[in-house]
Amino acid sequence: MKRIVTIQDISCIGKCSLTVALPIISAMGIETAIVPTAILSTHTQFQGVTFRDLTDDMEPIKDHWQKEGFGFQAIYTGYLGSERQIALVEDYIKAFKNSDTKVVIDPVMADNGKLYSGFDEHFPEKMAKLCSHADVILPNLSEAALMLGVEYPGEDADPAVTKKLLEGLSKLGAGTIVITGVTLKDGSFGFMGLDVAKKEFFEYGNPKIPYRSHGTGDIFASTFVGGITRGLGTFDALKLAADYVRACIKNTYEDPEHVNYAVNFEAELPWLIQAITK
Ligand code: PXL
Repeated sequence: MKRIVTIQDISCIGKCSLTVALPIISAMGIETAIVPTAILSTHTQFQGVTFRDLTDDMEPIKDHWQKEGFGFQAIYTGYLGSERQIALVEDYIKAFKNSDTKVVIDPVMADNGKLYSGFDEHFPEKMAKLCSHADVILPNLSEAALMLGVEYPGEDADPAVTKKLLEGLSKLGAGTIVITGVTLKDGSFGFMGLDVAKKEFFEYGNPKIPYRSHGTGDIFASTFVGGITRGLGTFDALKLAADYVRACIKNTYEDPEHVNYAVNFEAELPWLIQAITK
């Protein structure tokens, strides 16, 4: 069985980071090793969040795994709580990346043009440096603008502006740049990307649903990692991720009892499993 490792926090309530990556990637038939970087009572949309830092455990976990000889088809990082954690992730990449390992970095740190609470203004620069090690990076528009130090273009950024952001991010050193949660020329909602070596732009969108929620970026990234690990090409794995996120948003939008902090990703896991097995 293929095995990946994902490095991010556990938000005990919030349906984001490890509490979506673990069920989604496991459901896709892939062993999902985790490095929990912190335990929070909820994600940081809520007030009064508790935060237990687990940074000190990251190096001993890595050292033990190296002694045991574990390997990974992908290393996938999401929310990282500090600059020190970014440096430790670089150590994981050095320790475990070989020619079959894909490094996927979702530079989780912002939404709606604002850094999540707890991050300082220098964090985007450090995250941009980490992105140089990645095969694929998956920022949203806020994260793309922050890593480039340019003004946030708004959630409905013109596709020509998104293209400029892709060109700017291509200098970070990652192989493929994908900006998620963007509006395309025809008004659909999806992603725009750039294969840096081939200088090829690509995009994909679905009809927009007027509903936004926390956690959808993590669901997208997790599904993408599952897809490429199963052998899908980059574009097909991105498309699968966009279609699954859309199914999750639609399910939530149509559910009168939906929570206001996350989407109903659980209800659409059967859709995902069917999509990868047909
Ligand atoms: O979904 C991204 C995310 C992950 N982890 C934590 C968060 C957020 C977004 O707010 O707060 C702790």
